[in-house]
Amino acid sequence: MSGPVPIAHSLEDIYTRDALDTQTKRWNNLLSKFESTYGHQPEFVSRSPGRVNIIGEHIDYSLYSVLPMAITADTIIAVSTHLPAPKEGTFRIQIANVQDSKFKSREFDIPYDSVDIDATVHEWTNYFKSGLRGALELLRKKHGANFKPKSMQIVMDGTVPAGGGLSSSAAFVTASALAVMAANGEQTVDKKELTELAIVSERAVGVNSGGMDQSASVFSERGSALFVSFTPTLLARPVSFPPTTPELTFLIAQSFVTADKFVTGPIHYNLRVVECTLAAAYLNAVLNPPGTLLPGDASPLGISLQGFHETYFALSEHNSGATSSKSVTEQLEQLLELTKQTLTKEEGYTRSEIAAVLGLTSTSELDQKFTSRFPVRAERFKLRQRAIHVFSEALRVLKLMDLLETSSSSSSSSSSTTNTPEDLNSRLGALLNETQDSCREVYECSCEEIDRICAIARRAGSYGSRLTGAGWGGCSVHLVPADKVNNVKEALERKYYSKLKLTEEQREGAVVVSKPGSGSALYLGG
Ligand code: NG1
Ligand code: MG
Repeated sequence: MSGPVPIAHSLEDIYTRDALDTQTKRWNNLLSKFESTYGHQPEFVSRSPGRVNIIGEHIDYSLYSVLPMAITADTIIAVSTHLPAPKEGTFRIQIANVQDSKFKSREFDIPYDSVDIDATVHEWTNYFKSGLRGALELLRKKHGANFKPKSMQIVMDGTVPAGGGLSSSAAFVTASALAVMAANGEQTVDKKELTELAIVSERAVGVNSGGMDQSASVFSERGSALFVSFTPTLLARPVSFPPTTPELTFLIAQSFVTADKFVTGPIHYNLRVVECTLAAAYLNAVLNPPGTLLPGDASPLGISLQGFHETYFALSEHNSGATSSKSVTEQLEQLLELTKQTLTKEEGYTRSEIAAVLGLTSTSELDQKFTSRFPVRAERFKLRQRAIHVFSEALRVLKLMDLLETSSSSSSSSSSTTNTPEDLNSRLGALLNETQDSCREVYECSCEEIDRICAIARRAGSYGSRLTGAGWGGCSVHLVPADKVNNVKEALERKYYSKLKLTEEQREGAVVVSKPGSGSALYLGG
């Protein structure tokens, strides 16, 4: 399902019917804002959605497969290139936001060959610039080092709530990169190229992120979730949930606890990335033959638990001379046991303990290798818990895929099946609940509010409830049969939202039923 980003000629190509009215108003508003800001119409609009993750939490940066889906909320960017270049060797970006009281308009003159991003300040246009930087690198690869980027006038509108776990950042970065490609004459933009450049670019804004969000934002297809795998190369394919009566829905509930990775990275997100990387290096040092180097890969710090996994089984096969008949599931189960035996310290490992095992001469060498790009604040690194979460979560993704695949093959064949839809839904839900337990107890990325929301939703009829996205606040996702949606909504309203001071708008957007939406598109008009 690779190929070019689709070109849309009407909003019906992009949104589901129930969203059309609202979206038409919003797009018209974007166009009139563009006209009033720059005095003419835009040439095109690029669009990329947010996503909700169904299962596979905090394992993308360890390069294990995940199962997200795109949502309706998105970033749309209207663009014109009718702007003269400023002085020789530079191009100009004028950028405005529909919400201009919150996000101030900016103008930048940028040298052809370097986009400067100051990741130490929290500035909304950094996300645009990171997409710009990535796209220009790709354009330079295609057209040579003397490539002259076009100046651009831009108005953007984003409906993915920031810090809400629905990946507003990936929506903005991928839509920006797509806009820059199109502005520079590339209307055929390869989905995989766009995703890969957005993954790398987003790391320029201060977070060591994995690749799930950008993949979901670019590749998703309306009506389907998306199975994304990262090794040996990025692959994404649509996955359907079984049609059941009553229909299964995904309910997204906000906690209104804002988790800002930019602020809390050193103790939350970026720290987890470092812990997983260190766990991979530690397991490699102890379990693989002395001197084994993990292969460099596409994870944020270049080596990953998945890389260790591959290496470990490849070497044990090599040493025993036999080809292992173990399935990936069995391998992951074995890795869980090995982790429990090898990483015994519940309280975590100090820098000097880890440095000694890795054969590094000092803790500053350790810091240099693993924490210099994004700083982390921790005395001890909980390698045991993080590796256990990652291997067990990777297993849950496979189990969920297996349930979906067996259910679709048994419903299409005439063979009788012992699984009722109710059984299947409960089993799917149970996996989501196990993910939440692991996030709360083992990975420590939940928070009290999300735990409460999940408990309320389950009691009101959700099969499975869990945090979605990075956690520590943000959003939760719930697998709910259509006939229980109102029940769950009411329960959340009564027991959670009524206790917060929310604006009318927040209250309305607190819980939404989200249908799997489509991915990135370029809108060129009718
Ligand atoms: P959010 O917080 O929703 O943007 C983050 C990462 C993902 C993934 C999830 C946890 C970024 C851009 N995204 O998602 O890659 O690691 O957390 O599963 O940092
Ligand atoms: Mg994000």
